[in-house]
Formats: sequence, C-alpha cells, structure tokens
Amino acid sequence: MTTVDKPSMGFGRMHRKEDARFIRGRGTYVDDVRLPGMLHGAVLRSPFAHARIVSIDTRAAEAHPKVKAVITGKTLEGLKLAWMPTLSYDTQAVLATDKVRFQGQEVAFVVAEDKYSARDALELIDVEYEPLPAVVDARRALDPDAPVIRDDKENQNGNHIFDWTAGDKAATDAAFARAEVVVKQDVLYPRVHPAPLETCGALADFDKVTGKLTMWCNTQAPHAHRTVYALVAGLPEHKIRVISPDIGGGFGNKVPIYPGYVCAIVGSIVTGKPVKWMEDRSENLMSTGFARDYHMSGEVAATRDGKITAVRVKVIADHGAFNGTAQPTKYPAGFFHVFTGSYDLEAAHCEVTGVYTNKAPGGVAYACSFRITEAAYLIERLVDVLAFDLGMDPAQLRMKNLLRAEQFPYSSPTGWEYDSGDYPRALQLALDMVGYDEIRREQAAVRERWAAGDRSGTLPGVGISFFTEAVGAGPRKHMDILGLGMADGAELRVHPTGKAVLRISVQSQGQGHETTYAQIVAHELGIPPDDIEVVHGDTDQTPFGLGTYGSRSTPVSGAATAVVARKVRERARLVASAMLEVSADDLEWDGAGRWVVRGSTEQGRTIQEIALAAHSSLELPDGVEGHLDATTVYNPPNLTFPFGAYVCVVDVDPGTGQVKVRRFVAVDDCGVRINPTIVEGQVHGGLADGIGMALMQLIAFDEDGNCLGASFMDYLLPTSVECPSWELGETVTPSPHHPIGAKGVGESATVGSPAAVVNAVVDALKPYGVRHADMPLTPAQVWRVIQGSPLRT
Ligand code: MCN
Ligand code: CUM
Repeated sequence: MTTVDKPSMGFGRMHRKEDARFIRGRGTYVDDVRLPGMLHGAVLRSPFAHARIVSIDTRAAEAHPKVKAVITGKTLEGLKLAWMPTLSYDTQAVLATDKVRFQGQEVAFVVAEDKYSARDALELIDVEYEPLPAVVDARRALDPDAPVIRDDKENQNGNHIFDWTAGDKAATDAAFARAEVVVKQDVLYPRVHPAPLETCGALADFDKVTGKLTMWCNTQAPHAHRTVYALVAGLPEHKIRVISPDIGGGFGNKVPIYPGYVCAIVGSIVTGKPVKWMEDRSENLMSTGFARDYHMSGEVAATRDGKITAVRVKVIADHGAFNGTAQPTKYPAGFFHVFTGSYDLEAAHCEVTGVYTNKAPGGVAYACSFRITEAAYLIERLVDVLAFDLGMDPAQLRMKNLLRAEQFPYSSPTGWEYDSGDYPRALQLALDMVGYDEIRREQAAVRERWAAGDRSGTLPGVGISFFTEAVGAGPRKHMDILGLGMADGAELRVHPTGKAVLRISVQSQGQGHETTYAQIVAHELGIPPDDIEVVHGDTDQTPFGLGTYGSRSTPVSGAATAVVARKVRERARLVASAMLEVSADDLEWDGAGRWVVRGSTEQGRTIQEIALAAHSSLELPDGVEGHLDATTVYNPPNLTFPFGAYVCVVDVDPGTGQVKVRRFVAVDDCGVRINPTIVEGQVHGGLADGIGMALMQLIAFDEDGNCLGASFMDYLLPTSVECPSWELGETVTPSPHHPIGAKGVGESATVGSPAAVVNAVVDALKPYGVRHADMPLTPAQVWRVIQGSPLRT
C-alpha cells in the first residue's frame, strides 16, 4: 500500500509505485530481456583518434567457431547503412569505411553465440590504420593548417559546423560603449559525461516472416527512434516496435541513436536471430554522448554601483567528430541564449561557433536542458567576477539586478518570454536558510587571522548561484527535432470498475513517471493513484511523442495528461447527467471525484459509478458516446521557466587544495509540485551532479586525441562522502499557461549547482587574489591556482 497526503487531490508525497518492483530486484532492463536463440554482438573500436583505414581483414574472426557474422563498413555500404543521419541533420558513420575520426569509433561488429566469444573474436580482426594528425583543442580547429576531419562531406569548410547568434549586437555594443565598468572573463565548461549506471544497449529482433522489427533499447525517446529507423533503414514504420523497458539512468546519454543499435538490427537481419548488444563502461565513457565542452568568453557591462546593463558572449563549441547533438533544429546551440539568466538587462548578444574535433560526438546531455547548464554557469560566474572587481557582496549584487515579480511575464533580450517568477523572494529565503550574515562574519574573522599571519586551518568560502531555466520543448511553431514537432499525445481509458490506464509518450529513466502521472489523473478525476496504471516506453502501446529530455515531460506530457483527464471528466459529466436525470449544466465537479448537483451536493455520482454506468445499458442522450475514454495531443504554448537560488559553503585547505563542501542550501521553484518527495529526489541528484562537475569530473584527452580515463577510476562520480546533507527550500510560483501550474525540475539542480560550488571555492581563495578558476576544482587544480596567484607567499 502506498500513502498519499491528500488522496482525493492526487498531489502530495507518495512512495513511488515503481519502487515495489525495483527494490525487489524485479525491474526489467534491456540486459534482462532474453529471447530464444538470441545472439550477442560486440563492437570493434578504433585505437586512434584520427587515422585512415587501409584494410580490414575479418577472416580469422569469421573462422571462430562461435561467430555467426562479422559486419564491417563495407557490409553496411552494400545496404546503404554505412552512414546514418544524426539528430542535428549531420551524418555519422555507423561503421567506419574511409577513416576513423575519434578514439573509440565503431569499426566492426561481431555477432556470436555468447558475449565472451563475440569479444574474443574482436581481437582476431586485423585492421591496418594510417594515423593522421588529430584536432583536439576546439580553439585550434579552425586554424588554416588544422587537419580536416570531415572530408567525407561535400562543400565542407574546414572543421566549421555552424555560426549562430542571438540578441541584438548593435544595442549590446552600444551599451558596452556607454558602460562605466566592463568585466571580461574566459570560462571553460569542460567536457563531462552523464555516465548513467546502466550503459547503453539494445536487443534487435527482426522477424523475417512478418517483417516486423522489435527493438528493445534503453532509449529516452522510443517514438523518435522508431521514426528515424524507418527513415534510415527503409523499414515501414508500423512494422517497427521500440520497447524501452526500465532504464537505469539516462541523463541525456540515451537520446541519440548509436551505431551499436543499427549494428544489432543489421546483425538480426543477417543472422535471422535476435541480437543483443550492451556496451561496457569504457565504451560508454569513450564513445557515447558527452556533455558541454564550451569555451566561453563573457563580458558584463555595468554601472559603478553595480547595475548590470548588458552581457556579451562568444563561444567555441566542441561537437566532436560528428554533430550528433539532440536539440530543436532552430537552435544549434540549444537554449544557450538564456544566458542573460535571471537579471534585468538592457541588451545582450551571443555568438556561438560549432566545430568538429577528433573526439566522440555529442554535447547535449547530463541534465543540461539543452545547454542551459553552460549558460547558467557562465552568467553566474561573470556576476561573481563583477562583484570581485567592484568589491561588492555577491548576494547584494544579485539582489540589485534580479528581475522583480511585477516584471513577469518578462521578454528577455534574446527572445524568451519567462512565464512567471518571484526571484528576490527565492534568494532571500536561501540566504536566510544558510544564515548568510553569520557565515560572512565567520569568514571575516578567519581572513583577519590569515592577514595577521596565522595561516593554519582551512579557508571558508560562500558561493551563490541564481538560475532560470527554460524547459518543456516545445511549441510546435518554434521547435522540432529532425522535422518532428514537439507535441506529445496522451490516452486515458477508464475501465467499467473505475480503474484507469494512462498511456503516455514520454519514457521514465528513473524520474518516477508511473507515480506522478497517476497522481495527475488522480488530481483531475479523483481516482486513487494506485488504481491507475501508467503505460510508457513501448511504441506499440503508447501515442506518439518526442520523449523525455530537456525536463519536458511535466511541461508537455504532464499537461497532456491533465488535459486528457479533463476530457474524461467532461464525458463523465454527460453520463452523470443521464444517471441523475438533470441537465449537465446543473452539475459541478466537487474536486474530489464526484459530479454533484449544484446546490445539493449529497446528490451526485462518483467517477467509479459513472464509469460503470458509461459501460452499462443506461440510456444516454443523443450524441453522447458510451465509455469515458479519451485521447489528446498537447502542443505547449510556451516553455516553463523554473528557477532557484543556491548557496554553497565550502572549506578549502590551501595546503592540499582539498575542497570540502560544508553546506548546500537549494531553494527551487518549479511551480506546483505534483510529488514533493520526487521533486526533492530530482534536486538531490542534480546537486550531487553539480559537486561532481565542479570538483572532480573531466573527460580529458592527450594531444593525440587519446581519451584519458575512460573508467570510474579516473572519471569520478560523487558519493555520499563528498556530498553534504542537502538543505532544501521551496517557493511555488505556478506557470500561468500550464494546466496544473507545474514547471519541469529534472535538470534544475544540475544547471544551478556547479556555479554555486565554484563561486564558493573562488570566494574561499579570495585572500590569494583569485578571481576565477576553471572546473574541475580537483585538489591539483586548486593547488595550481594558488601557486599562480599574485598574493601567494
Ligand atoms: N515533478 C513534480 N512536480 C513538478 C515537476 C516535476 O512532481 N512541478 C516530477 C515529475 O512528475 C517527474 C519528475 O519530477 O516524475 C521529473 O519531471 P520533469 O522535470 O518533467 O523531468 P522529466 O520527467 O522530463 O525528466 C527528464 C530529466 C532530464 S532531461 C534528465 S537529463 C534527468 C532528470 O530528468 N535524468 C534523470 N532526472 C533524472 N532522474 C533519474 N532518476 N534518472 C535520470 O536519468
Ligand atoms: Cu540535456 S540531458 Mo536531459 O535533457 O535528457
């Protein structure tokens, strides 16, 4: 049994329905699925970051007694599948034919009776490579002498992918020309990786007799994948079924289509047997969708007393060897142009240049809300740099510049319309919760002691971050991916006994959709959440929609769910009017599951009674259909704009460079909370992400493009040891355009927290005159920063 705060209203704390199976080990992940006669695939990967393929000899592998097929780029060329489209209208090699363009790129695929034999046989494939110089530093990618990576493309201009701008350049330049103060800072958001605990994988089962392809795959976007398979492989779309079962974390890593998926499909077609492919940890870290890799240069114009007037930004975006990012077509830099953040500016402008490098493709992942991570980090770092230069308190500087409640809905200088917010209230709450003045007093005492020559102990630092997100992609007139509009369907059936089945197009990777979507229906219809089954992640069973990423599920599918439940409620009203023999206009919804006669609420019918009547022989008025089932497609009118105020307190040991996060206060506003426990879980996860990125995570490469550290020995995930006990607060500013006033929250804390941690560490190092330091602030990095500081003694 699950417990609910207010069972009749649906919203509130409730244990997750799906946990009943997860905590008993009864989840079904892709690797748990076993089909009769199933074979196993393994991918041979390039050891070089950039090399011409001279020859591939597969004879020894084919001779392995347990090997059923060896597939190379040549095999795929015959099927016109050697290249596939990416979600950004680029192409990506499924298996390399001409050259390899990043270390870990897919070169061949072996299908064998078991996975060990498949892996063994990889070593029997002999590939002759001719190494080429690699492009590793994105800032060098456009140099005239840089080797050209994508010589497969016609009319390709060096390693250039796109130039993109937003905002008003002339107005911004004018504001800078007038400015009393200008600060400038280069800020790197390094390459990091979402590293979901379950790696990517698929089980392809092509049935030659029916022509049907069933694809078990841990994808965040099953419907979009089905459509892309249909377009790429030429299979009819109704003959493709994508089943995305339980997923052990996605974080954007499971949005793209990876070569291994296509190889599994081809393997199944070639062998006539189901073929499973699961990557290992190193493959996941080396070759699948990474995150960030933005080289940003920001400038802030302000008055001497700290009123920010304009922001100007230039970015070199490293997209790796194939432009495989998943984001709405119109926005090659995602939603980076929300970089004006939470502040009231006169003007803003950004220029983003995307380049190819000899690294794995990707860029949009790791709870980024389409690059809002980069944007929020940049502006929050810049505001602290301004505070540093002006000698102002960073909390006061933010208070002075935050948008005020009466400015909403707010049109931003780069084209967004923020739906609702009360920013100063959230920041004040966070400052109160942390006891800001008290911590500053403690810090002042330490700094005094330090200045007097006693340098024992650690240096305390306080970092603030205020962020605004834009989530819920998106309005069809502005947003599509590969031409597919970003609306989502929902279907709701109510059985005769009043139990319901909700079918949604989004796919949970751990966010608890089976619970929260049931709660939305419960809220609208008064059917208890335990009586509502939520079906998701199977294209044969659910309506079309673009999937779960960009924290779009609640803003889009959550809205679709409320709307479809309201449709059912209206149908129920007509049936109730027949039951009660009163006009439908005389009925009102009591908010707790009953249609009642206006003015005499004891006369009414529960939704369960109405459901039974809707399936019975009760005579219904002309034009009223039986049953209560309904469907809908929701096209959001705008994005939702959640926001938050975070304060981090750290203690830095200047002797070792060690950073300890002492406290972390997070005030989030995601509008109406469907399930506060789940929201808090999402925030906890995102805060841990922030500590990971700020202090320990980096996918690094040497100058030849070798990936340094494709294992959890080098790529560190934060644990409870590194994380403090989170202190959460909330404000609730409902979204005015969302049917239940909810905004997305799944990525908020990942977006907002890195800046708070970095600002805190830089603040701690103020006695050394440190104004900025790039992530990750590992002990070595902190130590380097101190060594390079002007005030080191
Ligand atoms: N929710 C709520 N009230 C709100 C907003 C959300 O109760 N006002 C609930 C939702 O009903 C849902 C959860 O919080 O159960 C997250 O909702 P939402 O913000 O809509 O985000 P999505 O469901 O679209 O999830 C995507 C988001 C993304 S893009 C990444 S990346 C990320 C994240 O979710 N990946 C995750 N959180 C994750 N959490 C887990 N466990 N695993 C991942 O892979
Ligand atoms: Cu940018 S990671 Mo989430 O959108 O799946």
